[in-house]
Amino acid sequence: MKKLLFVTSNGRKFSEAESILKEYGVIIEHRVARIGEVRAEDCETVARHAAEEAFSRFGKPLFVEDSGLFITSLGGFPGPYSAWVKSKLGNAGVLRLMKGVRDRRAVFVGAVAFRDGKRAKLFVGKCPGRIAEKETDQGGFGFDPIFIPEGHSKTFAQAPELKETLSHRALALRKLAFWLAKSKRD
Ligand code: ITT
Repeated sequence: MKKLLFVTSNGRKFSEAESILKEYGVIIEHRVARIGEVRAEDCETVARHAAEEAFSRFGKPLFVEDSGLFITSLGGFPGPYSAWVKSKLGNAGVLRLMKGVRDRRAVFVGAVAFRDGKRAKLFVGKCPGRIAEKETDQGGFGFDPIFIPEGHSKTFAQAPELKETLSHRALALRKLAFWLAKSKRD
């Protein structure tokens, strides 16, 4: 397969994906586009629809990715509303909602939807962790400064090397890479 397009408006997502997929010999190209997100409770549905829309726009093999942070004590919020919450409340707002809350468990979910002329495939990655008490200063993007992956003490923002191995996106993209390799062999 020639270069695979990753359609996303988020340059940080693209850089992460580029570096992860390169290890598997999958070369990707960025198409900056804001694809309208359907209203849904889960990232999987949003990603599937976005892949269809992106394919009808670009007509080449591609993938999109939809992610969300699901906080247990908030009933899974912000979940599918993650982008909106990040832009309106920011990490400070999420920490305010979590003030005094002892159960700080959260899961990052990433759904990668692949689409070409014949096939539509979905790969999901989940990364359990917890919401930090305070936002860390530098590094990462989005909720990285307030998310600590399970079994660790640093946020994703402080530990990019952890993020590259453990994140929802890394897990979903590795599934995509394995599947691409397998379908090439078949
Ligand atoms: P797309 O164009 O690919 O949709 P986006 O930034 O709008 O880019 P999402 O809707 O998937 O992406 O992201 C939902 C929110 O979750 C958004 O605010 C992101 O900043 C945040 N987010 C996504 N992945 C993240 C990650 O790996 N670490 C921290 N925050 C993340």
